[in-house]
Parts: sequence; C-alpha cells; structure tokens
Amino acid sequence: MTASTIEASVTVADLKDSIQRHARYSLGKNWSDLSPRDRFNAVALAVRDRLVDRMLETVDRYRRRDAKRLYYLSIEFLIGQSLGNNLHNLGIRDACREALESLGSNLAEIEATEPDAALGNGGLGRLAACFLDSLATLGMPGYGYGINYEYGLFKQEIDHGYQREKPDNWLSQSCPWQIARPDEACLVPIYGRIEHSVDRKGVYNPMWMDWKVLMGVPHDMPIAGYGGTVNFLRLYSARSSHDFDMGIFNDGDYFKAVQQKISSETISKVLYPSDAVVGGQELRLLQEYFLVACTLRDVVRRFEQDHASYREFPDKVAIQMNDTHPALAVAELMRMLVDEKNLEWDQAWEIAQATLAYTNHTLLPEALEKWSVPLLDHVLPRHLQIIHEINRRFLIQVGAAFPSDGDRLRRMSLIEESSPQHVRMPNLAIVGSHSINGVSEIHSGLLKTSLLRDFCQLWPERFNNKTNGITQRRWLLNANPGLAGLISRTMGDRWITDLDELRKLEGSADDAAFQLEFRGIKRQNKERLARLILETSQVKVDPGSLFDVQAKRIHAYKRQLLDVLHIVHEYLCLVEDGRSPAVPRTYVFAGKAAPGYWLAKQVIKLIHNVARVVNSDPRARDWIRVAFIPDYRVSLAEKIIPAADLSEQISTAGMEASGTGNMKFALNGALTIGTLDGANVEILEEVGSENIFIFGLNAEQVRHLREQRTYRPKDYYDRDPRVRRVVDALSSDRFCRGESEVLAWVRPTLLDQNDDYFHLADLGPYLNTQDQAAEVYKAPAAWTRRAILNVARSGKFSSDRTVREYAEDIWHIEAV
Ligand code: NBG
Repeated sequence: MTASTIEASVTVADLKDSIQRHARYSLGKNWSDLSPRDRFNAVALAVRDRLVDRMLETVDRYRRRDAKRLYYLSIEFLIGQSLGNNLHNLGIRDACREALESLGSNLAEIEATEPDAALGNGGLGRLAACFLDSLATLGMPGYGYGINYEYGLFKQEIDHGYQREKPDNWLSQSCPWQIARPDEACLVPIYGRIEHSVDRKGVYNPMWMDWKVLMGVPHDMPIAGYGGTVNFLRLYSARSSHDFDMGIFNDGDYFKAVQQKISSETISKVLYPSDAVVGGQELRLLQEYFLVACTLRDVVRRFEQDHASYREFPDKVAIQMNDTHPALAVAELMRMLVDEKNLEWDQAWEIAQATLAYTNHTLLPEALEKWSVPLLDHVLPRHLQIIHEINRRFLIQVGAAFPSDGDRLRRMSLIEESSPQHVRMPNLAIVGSHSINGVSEIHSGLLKTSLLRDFCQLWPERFNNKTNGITQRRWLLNANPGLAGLISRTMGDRWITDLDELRKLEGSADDAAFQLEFRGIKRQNKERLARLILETSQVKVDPGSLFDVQAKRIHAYKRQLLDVLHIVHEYLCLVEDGRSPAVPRTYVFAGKAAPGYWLAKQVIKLIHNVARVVNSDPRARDWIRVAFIPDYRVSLAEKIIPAADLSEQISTAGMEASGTGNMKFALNGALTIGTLDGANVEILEEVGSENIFIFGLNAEQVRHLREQRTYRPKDYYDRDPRVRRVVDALSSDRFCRGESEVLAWVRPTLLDQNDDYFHLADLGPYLNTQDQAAEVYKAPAAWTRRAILNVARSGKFSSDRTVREYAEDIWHIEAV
C-alpha cells in the first residue's frame, strides 16, 4: 500500500474521533481542557493506534515468511521528535492537520510541544535513528535495541558564556509512543563468582554462582517507514528483580532491600554524556552488559519460537554492534550457546562469528574502549573467563599465521598487559565478527592502514566500508517543507524513497525562475532561524547576510576554534584596517560540550566573548554577527540546517570518521567549506570541486607532520601576519573584557603546546578559502546554482543506500 492510499483510507473524521477518545479515555479529560502537552499526548496516542495496527501486520508478515532479522545494538538512539515523522511516513499529515483544525488546534504548535528523545550524544546515535527509518522504509526486518534512559543527554543552558548542564528528565511525563511490555521482562545476572567444578563425565564445568539479578523491562517504540511497514525500537528499562529483593526482605533488612532496588534501577537512569570518550565507570560497564544481555535473551527467545536447531541461527539472525559499546555480545552469545544451550565451543564460535558484525566509528585513540580486568572479574566473572579462552585460541591462530612475531601477539591480544590488565573492546568485537566496517571511504582506508592494520593483514576479507547516510524523510521532507515542496512540484515525489532522483534537479540549476523560488525558500528558512536566534540568544541577525553555520558536538578535533580565528580575523580587518568583509555574515554556532571536557567548555566561553565584543561594536554592526544557539538537539538541527548558506566541516584531516551533519547541510542547499576528511571527501566527489570549498592539510600530510614531529605552529605565526595578529588579539584582553585570564588558554594551546589539531597550519588556507566563498556569495545566481547542484547530487548520502549495502553485504536480509 502506498502512502497516498493509506491517506485516503484514514479519514479526517476517524482521526478526529480517535484524538477525542484518547483525550477522554486515556487522559480522562475533554479535549478543550487539555494542556498543550496533553494535546500532544492525545494526538500521539491516536497516531500510535495506527502505528500499532501496521506494526502487528508487519511482525506477522515477517513471521509468515520466516524472514532473517537484523538486530541493531546501540547504546544510543538519537530519535528527536517523532510526531511529524510518523505523520509523514504514515501519509496522514494532511488528515491530521485538518482534524486538529476542526478541533480548533494547530498541528505545528502541537508538534512543537513534543520533547526530544535525546537518547544519544551526536552522530553515532543519530545514525542509528536514521538507519531505523530506512530499514522500515525499505520494508526490511531490522530492529533497534537500546536502553530506555530516564534522563537523556543534559539540557544546555548558557550562563555568562559558560555552559551549564541541566537534567533532561524526558520520561517524567511518560512517552506516548512507548508500549511497555512487563510480560516480556528478562532477568540478567551480574556480579558473583565462579565455582570451578567438573561434571559427571569429568569435563570442566564452571558454575557462575551467587550472582545478583537485574530485570530488564522492554518498551517498544513503533518505527514507521514511509509506505506502510512499521518496525520497532526496543528500549530496556532496568528494574530490580522481585525474586532477589524478596530474599533480603525475608532476612528482615527492609532498608537494604529498598537500597538495592534503587541501585538496580540506576542502570538505565542516565545516558553518559560524551560522544567520543567515556571514563571507565562501573555503571557504564553495567549499562553495556545490560543492553547486551537483555537483547540476546530476546533474540534467542524469538529465534526459538520458530526454530529448533542452533545451526540455523546465523541464517535467521544478524546482529550489528554499533561501535564497541555492545562488544560484550561476543562473550554473552558464547556464554549462552555453551553454558545454556550446551553447544561445543567450536560450533558455538562459528555461529557467533557468522551472526555478529562490528562497525567502528572513530580513530581517536582515547575513544577506544577498554575495561580493567579486575573490574570485569568483579562484575562479570564468567564473561572474563570466556574472553580469556577466546584470546587463548585467537593468539594460537595469530602465532600460526605470523610465526615468531611476539610484538604482533602483544598488539593483537584481547588483553593489554598494563597494570592492571585491560580488555581491549575493539579487539574483542573484531575477533568475534565476520564483518568489520568503517563509515566513510577515507575512514575505512585508515582503519586498514593504521588502527586495525594487524587485523586486516590476518583477515582482509572481513574489512569493508559502508559510507554513512541520512534519511531524507526527516532531513528534507520533514525539516524543510518549503524545499521539499518545490522539488516535488518540479519533478514529482519519488525522491522521498529514491534520493538519486534528485539528479533531475541539475537541469534546473541555471533556470532563473527556479533559482528565484529556491532562494525565496532559503530566505524564509533564514527568517525563521533569525527569529529563533533572537528568542534564544538575544542576538538580532540579518536574514540577508550569509549564514555561516557550525553545528555539532564541541570537540577540539572538530575545530570550532578555527572558525573563531576566522571571525576574529574578519573583525580585525574591519576595525583595524578599515576593510569590510566582502559580504555581511552571520556566524552561527550550536553544540554541546561533554561536561567533563574542559577545553570544549572553554571554546563555548570564547565564542560568547567574541560574540559580545563583535555584536556590540557599532563598526561591525552591518557586517559581522555571532550567535551561539543553546541546547543543540535534533529538533533544533531541523530548524538550523535548512537555513544555512555555508556549512562548516573543518575537522583536522584524518580525525572525523565520517560526519553526517555535512550530508544534511548539503541536502538542504548549503555549500560546504571543509577539509578532506570523513565524508567530505565523498561529498566533493559527488558535487564536484566547483561546488564545494576545500582547504587545508590532508590526512597524509597531518600524519607525516605528526610522525616526523616537524610541525612548528610558531613558523606559521612568524610567517603570516594575519595569523600573528589573530593570535595576539586573543592573547590580549580585547575579548576578555574584565574577566582576566578567561582566555589565557588560547595562546599556549595554539603555540606552545604544539597545536595538536593544526589550527595554525590550516588558518591561512582557511582564510583564503573563506574569501573565495564570500566572493561567490556576492553573485546570487552563481551561489544558487552551486546550492542547487549540492541538493541534486546528494543522492548517495541517503541512509537508504547505506542500509541497502549493509543488508546485501553483511546482514543478508531482504525486503519482505
Ligand atoms: C562518530 C564520528 C562521526 C560519525 C558518527 C557516525 C562516535 C564515536 N563517532 O564522524 O565521530 O559520523 O560516529 O558514524 O561518536
């Protein structure tokens, strides 16, 4: 059934009736007495009814076909809001708008009250959410499995230029999309000890004893694809187990029992706020195990409903580990197959490897997970034993393939011989997987030649690339209705499920009438963002200026600082040299810093200080504005991205695995200024070098400078007066304004501590390239042509393409 026939079958009257019924019987009030938030709840429940019908139909369809299923394990799913997307994908958006109008309400206002499900930090979690949308749209049996954090990523507030973190208790009013399934709760043992015993035949038979038990209660969120299929995302909440608590109750220690309950429930309390580096807290380890253990129990239960022999397991089940956070799946699946299903080790290992696959999302060494052996021994003693056994067998294999290469054994071992020893999670994930992939061409290449070289030499056939993608349903259809409408009027709406169709827009790139409409839409989006900036940041910006946007997590390697150096340069040219910029610009920043990441937080403060000086200087009024929009999240990205002219993708080459924001901006008609890093390289290939602004060192040059230790930031400072002036200005009190020392870190970071991220090496080329961008922007027809070509050539970056590649090469699942 297509979206339009579904739409026809759901009448406005039906929806209206169902919304009113939910107001009355689910919420216990009349529609007219509901708060805005409850109005959203009533609408969501009415939409959920339709989702559930289709979800049950979908489950049935897969089951009748005995289809192979994919389970996508991810510690993060950054869903954002769901109402708009669900209405689009069910094809009932217009019907819902009409139904609400007849109730005297406005759909846009109701959509705006939905809290973001911020169960993720950044790209990794948002990628998982885009994949779910694509899986459902492609009609593929693929499910997300994650944790139902009670507190999502913190809310960011700005206080005197500093980030403050506030808790995001998004579940406090319960989420209308979720269906709790306490009847499918599972029990997860943790802690305890191993008793080394032998069975009746004298075979070693270790017993995991005296464990404590957690309970995982699944909550399902229906995931609507465009066109009728509805899959689900299963999120687990931790509850304390009754069985266990009763034991303590019976011992008469009531307070201890309550304490125990509280501490079990903390497992799903809060999302760890960092997208690259997470400290080695025990709670985090418990979260990772909790996710893996609950998921695998569910996977096995579903498999056993219809199958008797575990030999069939890899033909019916694919499990993707999104980064190493779920890497314990390797040990847990082995434990279940060997200890619970009584399979021989070799057979279990074959099954596990054929089922599991691993995606790497970063090359940053500090982001590679490892867990201390004593901690693992304490929390998961049986798993540690299994990991040692996997390692023993693995090292024999390495030794056979590369005789007398002790250093290789040391490098590849699952155990790092530090004190205490640590288990290397990437190594565990790799050894247990039949497929290992990176997320862009350059990243996958670097994995093979640097980070995972040893493994690639052993098993080259396991390594592959899957360039990231984004769903056009959220990032164009839902986020940019103006542009989506223009495209559909021009060439029909097949692009919604086949983004390559956008190529047809190439023919309109020079069409004056089309250009005019295209610019008109961008202008409207900019006006909307200008209002939002005024509301949230109290900065008045001109929608006629060039909107130069950097929106992403704040991180040294992403180089928000480089962006600031450019602003300061432009400002100094204006006030010191009397040379105004080629075009008026609005510099927009948005992004959160991990609460424990000092430098990133200083960068936020720096942006605010520069903004304060520039925005209040009458000489700069008509030329430069700087705004930091607080609390970056999916719903805010949906407003910022469609309004951007220039997309800042300026990471130090070799450090951004892929990036996905870069794709969203291009799809919405922003031109990229960026380095040859991550997916920028492939955006360049697609859009052509005339339609993108590339500058700076490439990954090879960065590697060379690092290895040879030949980089001297001071040389750039000495040689280029522009560089010197900017650094000096930031070392003076010009941007401190009475807060002495707040920017004292800038100069040493750039000059004395050797500028780890090569800001000064890239600054000159960056400034030149920014000038080129401004020159093009001065000629609206030339700029618009490039912007249209960016949209037209973004087809490759649909997550539909990415998911199809995973499905064919790794998961071996099909549309049903
Ligand atoms: C991030 C990378 C991004 C990439 C996303 C999705 C982590 C660990 N990695 O470059 O930094 O786009 O993953 O693959 O969050």
